[in-house]
Amino acid sequence: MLDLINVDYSTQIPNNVDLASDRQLLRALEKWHPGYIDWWKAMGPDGFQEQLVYLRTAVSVDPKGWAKFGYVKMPEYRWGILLAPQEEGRKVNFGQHMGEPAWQEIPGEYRAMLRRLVVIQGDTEPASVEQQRHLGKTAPSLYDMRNLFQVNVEEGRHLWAMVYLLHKYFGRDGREEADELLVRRSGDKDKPRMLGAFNEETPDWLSFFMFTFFTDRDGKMQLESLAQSGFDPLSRTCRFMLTEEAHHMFVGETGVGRTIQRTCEAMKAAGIEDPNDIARIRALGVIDLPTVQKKLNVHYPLTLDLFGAEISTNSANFYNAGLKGRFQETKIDDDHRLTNSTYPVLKMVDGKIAKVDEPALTALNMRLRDDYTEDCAKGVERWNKIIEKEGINFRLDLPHVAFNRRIGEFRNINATPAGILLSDTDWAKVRDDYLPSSSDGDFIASLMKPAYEPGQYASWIAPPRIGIDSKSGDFEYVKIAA
Ligand code: BYC
Ligand code: FE
Ligand code: FE
Repeated sequence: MLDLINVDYSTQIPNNVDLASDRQLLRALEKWHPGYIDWWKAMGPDGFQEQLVYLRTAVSVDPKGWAKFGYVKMPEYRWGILLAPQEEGRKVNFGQHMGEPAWQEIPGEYRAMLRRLVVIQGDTEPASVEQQRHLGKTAPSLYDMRNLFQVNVEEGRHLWAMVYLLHKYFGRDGREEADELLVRRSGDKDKPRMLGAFNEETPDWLSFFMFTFFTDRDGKMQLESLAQSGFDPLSRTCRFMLTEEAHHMFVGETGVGRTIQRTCEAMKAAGIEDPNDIARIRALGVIDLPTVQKKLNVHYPLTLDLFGAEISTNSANFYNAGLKGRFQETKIDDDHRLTNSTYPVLKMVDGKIAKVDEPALTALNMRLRDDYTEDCAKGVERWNKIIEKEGINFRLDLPHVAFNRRIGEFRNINATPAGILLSDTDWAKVRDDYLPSSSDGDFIASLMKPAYEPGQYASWIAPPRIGIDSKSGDFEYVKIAA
């Protein structure tokens, strides 16, 4: 029976796209599969591949009950291909083809553009697994270790999602691109991953939490834009990926939140009021709030870079073609063609940062980035609520968008988090006030000691308020003694 809501587990590759009736595609994917497993074993989590991990697996795309929890060894995880159900009568909702029925096959003229989008999206997924592969060894609890591995297997599934599109719709080129996705490596000098942030290190758990808060949130924004696509299979793929993405951002937000919580509690217990009394706070085995701010100052700008240049003809072309829309495109009340509208963009004008109206079409990266910033700011306020509730006088803030940038208008300038421009010499003097110094890094590294007993948590992080799948915080989320 063909059932496009529940997932078919009878084939080697679980799916709800009726792979069983497309033998050629099934064979191509089965051929790709061993290379994927080899990649996972070599570049996925370092250690813990034989341990039982309490993971969720997608068994349906029904939003009300799509996941099943159970113990599984990671290499045996059932990575599947899941698309949200096809919407009857869906149309292209923006750009020059607006109003046409959504495409079930790729329009020939857009093949190259679409392939590029799918490949870039696909490249980020394994990159993040590679970046996080060392973290299991310093997990602050079994709960956190399980969350790390959940995120990792789902990023692996996101790779599968893009590889499915490449194999099904892009013929031989697609198969070659799918192979290349297993060849590039995060941070590799000769064959790096495609986008900047995905070649950076994730040296410690605070970085991991910042990454899943900030960078997985770029994932959310980009997937939301691709979910608007007139190419229906891409839209449906991204819609289901977004269901999983919510958990990744939850891991980041609560991870940073629990870190802050623990710091505030320890400060209060020791009678320390001044958040800048760093030596005394660190002696308590917790991460001082100014250092949390410095970590935020690394991950937010790195992620802003992922939106591309503020002014981009690529983004205009993607939109005109109906391939990549705006955040919540169908909820926006305008012509959805943007041929005559403008959008305010921050630029360097005569050596100063100024707001300039630009054609809305070429400013789409900037617009998405603004939507992203708004979403981040809400999360940062939730962190501030925790600090406020503990009665500590400190606020976390998003730095100015000109701060610490490598892509776009501000890549060649130095700005403080408040957006004040500095010369190279002045910047060098204050750099360590705003970004982690090597001694900050050493201090954080010194706290990264594993806590592997059920219910045990490292000194620097508070236990979660509730566990995963209604389990308690001392549930055995990973069976370490296999
Ligand atoms: N690093 O015209 P521009 C996720 C390149 S995260 C290096 O401004 P465009 C996840 C650019 O490629 C979401 N290079 O670019 C999160 C272009 O190259 P060409 C990933 C960069 O195309 C956590 C040139 O510079 N998905 O899912 O408008 C864990 C000119 O730039 C960077 C997507 O990104 C950079 N940061 O915008 C796991 C969606 N930025 O053409 C997963 C698909 C730009 O000169 N991608 N360049 O060779 C896109 O929509 C666009 O490619 C971008 C760039 C938004 C990334
Ligand atoms: Fe992903
Ligand atoms: Fe993610």
